[in-house]
Amino acid sequence: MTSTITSCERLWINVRLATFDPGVARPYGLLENHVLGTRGGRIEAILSKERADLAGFQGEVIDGKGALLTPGLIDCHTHLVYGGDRTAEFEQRLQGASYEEIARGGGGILSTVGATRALGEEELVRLARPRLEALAREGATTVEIKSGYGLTAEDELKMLRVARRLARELPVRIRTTLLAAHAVPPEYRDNPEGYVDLVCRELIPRAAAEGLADAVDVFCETIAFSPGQAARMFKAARENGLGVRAHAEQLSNSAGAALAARCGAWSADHLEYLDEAGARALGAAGTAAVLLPGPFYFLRGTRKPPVEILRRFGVPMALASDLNPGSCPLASLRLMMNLGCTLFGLTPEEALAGVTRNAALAVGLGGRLGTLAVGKEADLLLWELTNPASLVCEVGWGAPLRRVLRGEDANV
Ligand code: DI6
Ligand code: FE
Repeated sequence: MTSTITSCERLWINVRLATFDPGVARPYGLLENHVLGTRGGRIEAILSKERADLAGFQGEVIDGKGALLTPGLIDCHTHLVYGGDRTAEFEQRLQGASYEEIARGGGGILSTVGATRALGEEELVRLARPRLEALAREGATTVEIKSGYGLTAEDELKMLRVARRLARELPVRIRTTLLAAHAVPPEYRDNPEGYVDLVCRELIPRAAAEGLADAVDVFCETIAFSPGQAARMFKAARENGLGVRAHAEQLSNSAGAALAARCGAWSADHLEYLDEAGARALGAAGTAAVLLPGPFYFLRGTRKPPVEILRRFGVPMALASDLNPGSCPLASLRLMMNLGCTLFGLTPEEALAGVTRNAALAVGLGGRLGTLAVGKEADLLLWELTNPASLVCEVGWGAPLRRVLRGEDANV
């Protein structure tokens, strides 16, 4: 035991650990009065105070004074790179217009596509920065960013390059997802199959070869892409070594989640219309269900995802912001956890597991992030609070005392 301590570079002492490690059979995986050691950006040791012999330790010692240490939070589903502004749509909806009507009238996703195509990388980075900073200041250490407002090869790759640049400019891990299949672009209105060909033959291979995407996502829906089209794009993703994700069962049930699960997807997201067969498929494949209470709240949705069925089939449930200009311009994972409990009936422990352990699965990093365990990456947050549920209950204040990325302090 002493030898693991000696090999640490940095020790956090007098901390309470909310590990979210399923091997720790207590709520939140709580370990009272522990010592956590890191080395080279990884967690090297976790020991109870009694078993940690600090005598002769040469490295840095941080006294947590009883504060709570948690894994960094993960926002596993965002569309935070975009141009333009859709506040007027919010005003129109408050006057009675629906999201679908606004989209048919020229607003919606395609209006953001126009505004995003018009901007260069520099300007898109400048606009996305404050959105990402807001998530990071609250405790997000990993954020997934999707393309999907370009819908041409050059504009989709431009969005992914912007996401990669944000990762270099701010202390946040960024996972990127090619969502070229977010909507059928106007140029292909009469030839959606032609667009799917372009995505499979050009976009996915280029995004993979240029190291711009970690995964491919498809909006599988009657108003977007069919299961058959999604299957082709998932196959291309796998052939190019990329992860698979799906926007599925958001507005209707087209069995997109079961298809994604069969394709080995990291996650299926939204899922308001998921049925038992879909949940069974997700559970069997170990695919995460990403629930998005933000757009449900913001668009005043009425159909909730079947949380009870997801529990029954042991599906790992994640929670994310879906941060985007149209259906959820709300940059707060704390708010999403709060809404996940008040609107979808999650427990605070499920909500927190949803932005740590299960969110790590949704971004394909389950083995590296999301819990406090030896060997995991040292993305850590220190909080001045007693009950971990305060992170879910309280919103808008109480930033982490310390924010650590890859073992190093990383303030935003
Ligand atoms: N579902 C959503 O909620 C977002 N994209 C998607 O496929 C909405 C994006 C937008 O309205 O701009
Ligand atoms: Fe989304």
